[in-house]
Amino acid sequence: ARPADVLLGSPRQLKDWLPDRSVASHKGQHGRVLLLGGEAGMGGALLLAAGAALRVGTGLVAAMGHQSVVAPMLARHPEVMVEALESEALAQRLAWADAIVLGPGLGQGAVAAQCLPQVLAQSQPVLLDADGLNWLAEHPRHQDNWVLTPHPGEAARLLGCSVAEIEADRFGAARRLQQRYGGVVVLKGPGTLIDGGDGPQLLLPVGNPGLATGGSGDLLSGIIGGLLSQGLAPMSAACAGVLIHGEAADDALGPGPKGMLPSDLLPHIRNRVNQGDV
Ligand code: NPW
Ligand code: AMP
Ligand code: MG
Repeated sequence: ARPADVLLGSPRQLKDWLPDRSVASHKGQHGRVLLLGGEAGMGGALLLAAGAALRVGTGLVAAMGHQSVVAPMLARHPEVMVEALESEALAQRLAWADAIVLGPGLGQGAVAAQCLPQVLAQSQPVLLDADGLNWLAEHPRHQDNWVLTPHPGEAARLLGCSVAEIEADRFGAARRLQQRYGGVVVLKGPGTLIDGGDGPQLLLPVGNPGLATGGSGDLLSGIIGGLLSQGLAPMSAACAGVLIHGEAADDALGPGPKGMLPSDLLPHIRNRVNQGDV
């Protein structure tokens, strides 16, 4: 049952959140997002996040990951400025970015441990997902400038409980995550819940089981990160991002959920962002 103070979100609200694009606009006015992740073996997560950030209308997308990710990224998305994730280059890119996505395929090794404190010292909005959340579970802190996007497994790590306990009370879990870590919490799963601390929680019943394929969450990170860089407030970016992701998944459903790929969503993300008033 949905508690009385939980609001139900609707795709009709998308147009209220998404920025307009004037005829005289240029790329510098549509956000600069920096994506960090893609350690060896998980480069695909960074590629998917980058594709989603581009398709959501971000003006400039930069990505840093393992050296082995650079060539595939350029082959797939030549629009992305990509380089190896190293401390000195990172400092320059951090100063450039309007928003940062930290986590897709980042791994839990030395690279993650080195760059996380450097990134979290920034004042720009940060989207923390995947291995960024795993790091946070080990180094708990409270910040207001981030959006956290745990799936139930990550939420259980962050709260030190079981996945069953998260799923038994998703509303309570989202609230506890927000109270413990701050920012905007997006508790993923069928019926994604968003909690920004003040005001009611928002329940977004969008998407379908075609999203139950590795890489779906990495797409969501790129979408929300791109929206943050375009100037949306964290709560608006989270809500609009979940709606775009879920609606694009429905658009991509075709013959059914089996075999639907996260990359199938990319053209539909573009459609949804341009419709705005779905
Ligand atoms: P299970 O499977 O039921 O026993 P992890 P991850 C549990 C990158 N990726 N949804 C689940 O329980 C990510 O970006 C790279 C999901 C299991 O114990 C990360 O950096 C890809 N999980 C890294 O891999 C594509 C649920 O949580 C654990 C759950 C690890 O991320 C794949 C799984 O979480 C991936 O995105 C639920 N509803 N409920 C690429 N192509 O490069 C329970 N769990 O261990 O954090 O693993 O999510 O795959
Ligand atoms: P991740 O586990 O990080 O790859 O994230 C999975 C993404 O797909 C999240 O946005 C989930 O909300 C979404 N998702 C996964 N399974 C379903 C489902 N059965 N119905 C709706 N959305 C889902
Ligand atoms: Mg994930």
